[in-house]
Amino acid sequence: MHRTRVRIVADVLDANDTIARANNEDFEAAGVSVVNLMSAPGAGKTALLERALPHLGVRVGVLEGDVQGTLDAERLASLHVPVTQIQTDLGFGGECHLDANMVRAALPEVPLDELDLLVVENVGNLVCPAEFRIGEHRRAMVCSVAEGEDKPLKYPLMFRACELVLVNKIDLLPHLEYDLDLFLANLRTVNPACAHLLVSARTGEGVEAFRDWLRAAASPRTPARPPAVAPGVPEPAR
Ligand SMILES: Nc1nc2c(ncn2[C@@H]2O[C@H](COP(=O)(O)OP(=O)(O)OP(=O)(O)O)[C@@H](O)[C@H]2O)c(=O)[nH]1
Ligand SMILES: [Mg+2]
Repeated sequence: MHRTRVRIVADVLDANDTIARANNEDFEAAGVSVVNLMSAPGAGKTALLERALPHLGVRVGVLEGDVQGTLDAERLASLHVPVTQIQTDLGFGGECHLDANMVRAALPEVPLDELDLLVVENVGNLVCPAEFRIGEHRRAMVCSVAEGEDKPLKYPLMFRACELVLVNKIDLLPHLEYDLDLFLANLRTVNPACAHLLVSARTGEGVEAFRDWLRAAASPRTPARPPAVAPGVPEPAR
């Protein structure tokens, strides 16, 4: 019984990986670099994008993943960047993550010819998004200081799957009993190669460093360092 279930999960991930490779080929053909941005709900993905995308200096678009609604897409569209919404409630069973097939279904609506960089804001969830490649080149996550220092140890797959952790809401540090050094030690324990940036979408601190990272991600001349991948996580699609 247990073995059957494992087999089915492996098959699903294999099928996802095949579609992710097709997505990646389309991105490559269009010369678009793709960043998969993940986090727990409310960590500040949209708020950081609202801060960072203006003055980025590259042609950027957003693929917005939510279970329901268009609230984040509307926030980002007000920046006058092209935004395409995926609602997993519509035809995808209300999934708590984006997968390669959902992204593929949305691609006809994404103006790839007009972009250098596509940021995919994944559905807020600290587990499932890390399991599904979508054809991206780079994976980053936001972890806010309000979430506690223990999150890398409790959700290691997500932290291992990413090459950058944005430690957000640092403006709140004076009001919290949060041990930043302990969080960074926990991050090193699960993913020693992972970079991090201390940021605040509220004050703008660290946002220019995030812009620099996005600019480097957008440049086809900058070789992407392959993210550390946990056993069982499909390899990047290129
Ligand atoms: N104090 C403080 N609040 C922040 C910061 N960044 C985001 N917030 C607040 O945190 C809440 C959630 O931010 P969002 O940007 O919507 O978070 P998200 O990760 O996009 O959330 P989902 O898309 O629902 O997963 C909002 O009320 C933001 O104003 C920050 O740096 N400091
Ligand atoms: Mg959001």
